[in-house]
Parts: sequence; structure tokens; C-alpha cells
Amino acid sequence: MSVVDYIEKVLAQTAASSPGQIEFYQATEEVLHSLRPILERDNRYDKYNILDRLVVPERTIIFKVNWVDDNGVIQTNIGYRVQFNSAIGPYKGGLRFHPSVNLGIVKFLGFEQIFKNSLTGLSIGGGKGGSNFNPKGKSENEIMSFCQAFMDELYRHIGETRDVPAGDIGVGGRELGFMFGRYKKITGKFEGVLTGKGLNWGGSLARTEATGYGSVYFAENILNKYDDTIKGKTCTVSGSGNVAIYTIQKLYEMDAIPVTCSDSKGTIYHKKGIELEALKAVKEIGRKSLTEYKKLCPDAEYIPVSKYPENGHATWSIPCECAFPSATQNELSLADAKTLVKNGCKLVNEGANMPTTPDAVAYLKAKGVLFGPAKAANAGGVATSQLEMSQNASMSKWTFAEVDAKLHKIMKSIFNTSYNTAEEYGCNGDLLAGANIAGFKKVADSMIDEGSV
Ligand code: NDP
Ligand code: 2IT
Repeated sequence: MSVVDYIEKVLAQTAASSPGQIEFYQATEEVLHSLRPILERDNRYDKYNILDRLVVPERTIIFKVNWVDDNGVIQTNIGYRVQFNSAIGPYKGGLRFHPSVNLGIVKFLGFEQIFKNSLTGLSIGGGKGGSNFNPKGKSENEIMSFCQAFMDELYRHIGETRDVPAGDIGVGGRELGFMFGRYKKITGKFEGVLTGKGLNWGGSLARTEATGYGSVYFAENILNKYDDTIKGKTCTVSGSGNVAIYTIQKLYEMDAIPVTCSDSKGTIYHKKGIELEALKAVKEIGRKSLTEYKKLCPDAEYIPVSKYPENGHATWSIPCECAFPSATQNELSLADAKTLVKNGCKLVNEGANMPTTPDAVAYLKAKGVLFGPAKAANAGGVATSQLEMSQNASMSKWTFAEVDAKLHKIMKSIFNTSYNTAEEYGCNGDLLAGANIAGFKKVADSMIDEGSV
């Protein structure tokens, strides 16, 4: 069977066995197609059925989460943990709490995580989890009730050498604290079973900042390769959560000008540059809408989602040299890509997971826009999670500067690996292909070494 036929066979099997899981199918299609050069060079992957084995999670856990709201009513949500691949280390990946969460979304995120984690060069396997629980508008007591109920089932599947969850959309330090407390209470173990923990109870300095910082370090690596720099560049950023905020902070530290941020209701365009402290006060501390930012900074423009009914994103209509999609999947469409190119955008760097639609990725590539693929560009978060695991295991504590220096080095190495792998396999300059192939190779070779498990 030709390599193309092998890939198409596995994709057809995936589509047939996971009906309706459109995001998962999108992720597998992107990865598998990009693996063609390595499959053509080495027939062991076909011989050992690696693709067939890779697209099926090792374990999928789906459970009911009953919790009591402030009115004493029992509410029901669905919890997920997909333990996708442990060939190179314990399952590692975040938990997402958002009403849109379903099995297809968790599987897409878990699948991506396999290659991302491999690319960091660290020993972490791929997993992801979450719930369709909506944290918006819930009291602190309700959040705690939910997190405890979620952990009442999850605890039996995780552990510091087994599966180590962390944050993602809707899950930050507060939620991880409630889950960690419950894990400790049930198991009696104070261990590094979650990352993104608070600094007083086992967390690592710089984990909060790591994804956003790492994303900007990655962008700088790309630009440097082409004799350019982020310094002085006007940048658009979408989202206003953990990744977006620390992307904006690092852009300022590197003398760039971030002019936008967004949430699910609208976009802020602040031509002179986003006011970081106002943004943190509104979103990170206040957990409010960006309409509050507009009140604090009346010279900023607020563009509600209703003005862009197609996909709700005004962000990509704002002229920029570098774009940092940092909110959610499929938030940058082909129409957005065309607008970005028309406005002279030079680089799209993915802070979120799979934020750019496949047709938009193809368009950007055809137009020569530099592209930092999510698996590489946002890997700084999970890499620093592994640094947290290292500190927990050795009962040590590193300074912010030490962790940041390691993050810097890891992002450089991820860039070099992606770039050099693309060259080696004849996909010159295509960091998406390079990242996928490099991430795949380490996992696939380990699967072969470990036999039929
Ligand atoms: P947060 O929950 O902290 O923030 C998410 C932000 O995105 C919020 O501002 C939210 O708006 C906004 N958002 C969500 N959905 C939409 C939408 N449909 N349209 C517009 N805005 C939206 O999550 P994170 O910052 O942690 O995660 C953002 C992305 O980065 C995700 O794709 C995640 O998977 C990825 N990522 C996160 C890592 C981490 O370490 N946290 C690591 C690597 C990747 P609102 O405030 O209205 O809800
Ligand atoms: O998508 C991601 O890489 C994350 N949400 C972070 C995962 C982690 O384990 O830190």
C-alpha cells in the first residue's frame, strides 16, 4: 500500500469510528497528512501499524459529575479524561471547563498534546480532560463544589508518575487549588499530581507566565531566522485569559506593541497599546467582561461580537505585523487570513490550540506569511509544567530567573528542532510539518521499542 493510501485508510477509519468528532478529525487529518515524508522514508511505521495505533487513545474515561449549587439543587455535568499516549512518559495535559467541551474536543486536544509534549524534548506523554461545566457566573462555592465532585472520580486515574493534569480554558490556579485539596484529602498524598499549582503549595515560579512568554520567545526565534525581530512590531492578540495576558506582557518586555485583546463577547482595540494592568484587573482578578476595560480606558475601542456575526472576531481586521491567536480553536478563518495578508501581516503565531482553520493555514503558507504552529509555539506552558514536576520530585524550588532561562532554552530548541526537521524532510521552512514530524518520530520510535502494548 502506498503511503498516501495508508494515511487515507487510517483517516477513513478514524472518521468512521468517531462520528461527529469534527475537531478530532481535523487534528488527525492535519498531522497525518504532514507525516508523509517520514513515512515514505521509513517503512517501519507502516509495518508496525503506528498510525492506526496512534489515533486511538490508550484509555478514555467519561464520568458523571454531580454537584450542589447555591440553591441546594443537584446539578449534573460530564467529565472527561483522555489518556492518549504514554510511550515517552506519564500522560500530561490540561483540563478545560467550558460548555462547548465534548469528547471530540478533548480528543483533539489530547492528540495534539502527544506531539507537543514530545517536541519539548521532555519525558511526557499526551492526555487531556475537562468538562462541559460553565464556570461563568458561578459563585466561588459552586466552583469549589464542582471541582471537588470532579476530583471525586478523577483521582483514581491520576498520579505523579501516571497522569498529571493542569489548566486550560476555564481552569487556573483557583480551580487547581480546589482539585488539589480534594485529591490530597482522598488519597492522603501531597504529591505533584497536578501542575499550575499555587506557589505556596508546590507550584513553580513562571508557570503562570510560561505559555504566553514561550509563545513570544518562539515568535522571536522565527523572526530572527529571517533577520527580523519582534521589537517595534504592532501585534494583535486574541483572548484575554492566561495565554493572552502573558503574551501581551512579554510583547511589551520585548518592545513590541500589542494593540488588541478579546473575550467571548467582544474585542478591544487600543491603538496606543493595551493597558496591561487594566486588563489584568478586569479579566485575571475581576473575571469580568472587556466592557469593563473600556470603562477604565475610554480611549480604547470596544467592538462587540455582534458586529462580526460570521465568527465574532474583529481582532484580525485590525492592521498588524504579527498576529497571536490566543483564545480558542478555529478562531482565525480563511476570510481573516485574507484580511491579515491584505493588511501586511508577516507572522501568525498560534498561542491557542488549533486556532487557525486548515484553509487559513494553507492560504497563509501560499502567501509566504511566517507561521508558528500551536504544537511548537504554545509548548512553553506544558514544558514548564514538566519543570514543576521536576521540582516536586526533587523537593526543590527554582527561582523565576532559573525557570525562565530554561523556558527560553526549550523554546529555542523546539524552534531549531522544527526548523531542522522540516529541512531534513524536504519541507523547507514549513514549521508545521517539521514540528509534526519531529514530535511523531520520538513517540513512534518509542512505540516500536515498547512492543505491542
Ligand atoms: P483562559 O480560560 O484563561 O482564557 C480563554 C480566553 O479566551 C478568555 O478570554 C475567553 O473569553 C476567550 N475565549 C474563549 N472562547 C472564545 C471564543 N469563542 N471567542 C472569543 N474569545 C474566546 O484560557 P487560556 O488562556 O489558558 O487558553 C487559551 C488557549 O490557549 C486555549 O486554546 C488553550 O487550549 C491554549 N493553551 C493554554 C495553555 C495554558 O497553559 N493555559 C497552554 C497551551 C495552550 P471569556 O473571558 O469571555 O471566557
Ligand atoms: O494545551 C496545553 O498545553 C495546556 N493546556 C497545558 C498543559 C499542561 O500540562 O501544562
